[in-house]
Amino acid sequence: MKKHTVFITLAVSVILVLGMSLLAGAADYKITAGIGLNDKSAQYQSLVFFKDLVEKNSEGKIEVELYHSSQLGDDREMMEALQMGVQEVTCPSTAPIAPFVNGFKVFDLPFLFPTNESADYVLDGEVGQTLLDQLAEIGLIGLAYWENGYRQLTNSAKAVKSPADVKGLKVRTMENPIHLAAWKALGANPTPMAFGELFSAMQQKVVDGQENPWGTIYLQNFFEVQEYTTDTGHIYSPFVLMISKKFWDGLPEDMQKVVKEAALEARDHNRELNRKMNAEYLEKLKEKMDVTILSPEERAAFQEAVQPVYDQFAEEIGQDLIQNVQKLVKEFQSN
Ligand code: TK8
Repeated sequence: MKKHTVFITLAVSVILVLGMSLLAGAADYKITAGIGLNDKSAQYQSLVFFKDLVEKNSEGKIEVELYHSSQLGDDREMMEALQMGVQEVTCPSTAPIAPFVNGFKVFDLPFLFPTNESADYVLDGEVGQTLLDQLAEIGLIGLAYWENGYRQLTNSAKAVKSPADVKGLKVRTMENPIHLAAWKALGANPTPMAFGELFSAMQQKVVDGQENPWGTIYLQNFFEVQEYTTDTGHIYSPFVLMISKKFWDGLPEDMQKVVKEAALEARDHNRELNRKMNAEYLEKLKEKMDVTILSPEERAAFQEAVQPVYDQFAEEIGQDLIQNVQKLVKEFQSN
């Protein structure tokens, strides 16, 4: 009798497992998403939020697989992978996009956005959408602006309180002509470099410093190879959550709607989380690094020193676009 019972129990559990896997069914579509930051970042946690929404709201028709820490390549390489259709989603800063779509350079102008909310107002409005739409011309679909945040200078050489302190510092920048020009205007010796190479470059003193938001500085352990940091806040960096146009065009409309709505809901989650984490990690960095907090007058000196890049790039970016963004910022700040 006992053997008989064991056999039936075994047979029933095998049928159950098989049945469940058939019910679950293989997804019709698979999204491979990669970023450069690690899995502790607000960006990655927002991708998990995005993944959960897409898989739930597509009722399993779309599966999302996540990669972090430049496992699939650096920002530029992952954008090229989307253009080729061998990766579906990535989320670079606008800076490495600018060489592909010129108008994005406007967001690299130093001290353009006085507050996070003024950035949201411009990015989520007509100016931001027009730029996202232009990505389609190069095989990318811009889904939403997420947030990298205000960039802060770190270095291994000295405390920086004024532009004079920046003179001669080898500063890594993103691969973008305006970032290079701004650091040259400050007297630094800037080097463009992919994010994935940055930690070892600082460790080996190939560069003296870099600039990124507080969350990145803390969560990528930059404090282990950088002694000094200054709250320059010189540029507000947006991220763009983007999807391969080749893949997007193959999605049915209802699935496109699921992905787009998830990107926007995850955007709001991302901004809230990123702002909380950036504030939290500045406090933690005060226990790890020599942190210089600039006075309004000291920050004004940096702003004045980099002002020439506005004229230097006005023609390349478009004076109208620059003035339109500045007008929108003034409009928002006066409300
Ligand atoms: C991560 C980068 C990073 C950016 C940079 O892939 O390159 O410094 O700020 O967040 O996109």
